[in-house]
Amino acid sequence: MQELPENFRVMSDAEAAERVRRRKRELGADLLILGHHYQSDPVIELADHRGDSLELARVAAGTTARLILFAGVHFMAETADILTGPEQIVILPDADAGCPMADMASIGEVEDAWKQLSDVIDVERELLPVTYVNSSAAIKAFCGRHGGCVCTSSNASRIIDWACKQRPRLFFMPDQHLGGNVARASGMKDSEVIVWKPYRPLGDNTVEAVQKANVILWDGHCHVHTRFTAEQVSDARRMMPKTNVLVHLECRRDVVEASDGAGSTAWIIRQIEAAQPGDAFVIGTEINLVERLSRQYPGLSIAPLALSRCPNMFRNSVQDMAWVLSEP
Ligand code: CIZ
Repeated sequence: MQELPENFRVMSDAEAAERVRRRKRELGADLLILGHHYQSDPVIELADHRGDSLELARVAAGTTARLILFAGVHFMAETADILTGPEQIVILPDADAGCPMADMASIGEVEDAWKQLSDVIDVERELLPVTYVNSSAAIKAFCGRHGGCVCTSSNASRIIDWACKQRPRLFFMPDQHLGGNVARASGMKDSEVIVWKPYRPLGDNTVEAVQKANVILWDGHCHVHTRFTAEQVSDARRMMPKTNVLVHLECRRDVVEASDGAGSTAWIIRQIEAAQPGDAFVIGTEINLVERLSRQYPGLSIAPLALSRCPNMFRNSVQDMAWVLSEP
């Protein structure tokens, strides 16, 4: 992987941003810049669109822009690349900006799990693989090959309901918390749910446990959302008794259960948009989004549940953007 050259590394934010703007003027409709909600403000200020991963990939698919600069992480740019045409090029400003949760399920591990599971259950008839959009293209393709599909945090509940009508058991990857929170909200009991640990024989489960399970959750998690704790929720309630605690569905079960509501990024934003002046919120999701909402809605009281930044998103700087756009 090529490193950011020295002259870009030492460049001021103002100069880097000016270079990006200049390239935008030169390239016109040939360039589209997308900024994920978790990006820092200097990056967002240069974006033509801000949104969640699928929303931005769909924006990319709806344009004829030749170059799509996706300020996000690897799986997001990859998803945009899947949805756009072969003549369109999707660029990640820092090619090393990955998603640790997506990396927690490699295609080799998933194929191995499927093989092990096929020794104890009839996988093709009984088990439906569903992957969260935060996963590699190889795993998305695996799910498609085996009759399953891809979900987002916004439609996970509908997809899980659909999946349960297709086959009796669900294999959900890679986020155990999103999968578990949504499966429980759809009425699954704890006794029906197991966690699959890669690298362990039968995912660290007994044959009986696998044969009894209706939901098999991959042992992955988002390090940004698992930083939130139920104690933080009770502290917030003690300090601000009238506050509404909203958290992302990638948070742990006890955090979701202690909150007033849990949902996707889009759901959190909708709650804020629908709030009345004076309403108070404590939000458990990535700090850049929470701070931006707080600035955007000065009539509301919005505070973070804790400071949890996505360091991978943070890898994308205006200097990276200026550099990748510096070639003709
Ligand atoms: O897919 C996304 O953009 C993420 C990270 C979460 C969400 O809830 O939209």
